[in-house]
Amino acid sequence: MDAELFPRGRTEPAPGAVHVPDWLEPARQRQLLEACRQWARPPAGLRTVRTPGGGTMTARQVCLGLHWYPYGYARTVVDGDGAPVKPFPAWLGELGRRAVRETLGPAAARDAVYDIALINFYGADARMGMHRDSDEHSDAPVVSLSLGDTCVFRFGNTRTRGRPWQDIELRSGDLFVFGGPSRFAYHGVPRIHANTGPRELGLAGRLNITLRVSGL
Ligand SMILES: O=C(O)CCC(=O)C(=O)O
Repeated sequence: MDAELFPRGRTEPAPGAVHVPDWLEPARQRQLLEACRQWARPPAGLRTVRTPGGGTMTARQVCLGLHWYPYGYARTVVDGDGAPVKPFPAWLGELGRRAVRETLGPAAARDAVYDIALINFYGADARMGMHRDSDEHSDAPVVSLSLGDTCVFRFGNTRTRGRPWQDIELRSGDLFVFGGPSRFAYHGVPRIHANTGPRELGLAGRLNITLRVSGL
């Protein structure tokens, strides 16, 4: 990539929310992408999520550890092929704990025993509306890892879906952690910038992996 006029540094958009650009080195991104490709295969593979109002989410999703459906968790793909959800690997949990240690510190990482991943795939026109991650029974930080195309990640407040919010560019390899007073902040993805991912990664579109503690 061309040298940036203003190199991106670590920022804290709100208390408990930390953005670390380029946290995943290219080899780690390739490893994660390969793992996502395996997880996306059936059974219990990548699926279109239907909302109770009769709509569909434009980002397609696969889960590990526990299966998320609107609005709860199950051990099988209750709104899809019915297969048992794929296991959550220990190495992914360790990656999540390290992310928390390096952003929010060792105390925050102590109870962060990750057991769920939600992996969202965004094509060029996919979006995600403002929502809170509130189906978990835990206030452990959410860890978000991005691969492929750059997106606009909208990080709001804990009270309403509306303003104030901040629009943050998440690129391939970026880490975003939100815990503490920001754990239940509304957030969403209003835009994908198509064809902006690193060419050498070989991913058309964007993948986001969020790690969560179920508390269930
Ligand atoms: O794709 C992203 O960066 C956000 C994903 C998200 O908000 C979610 O999985 O709940």
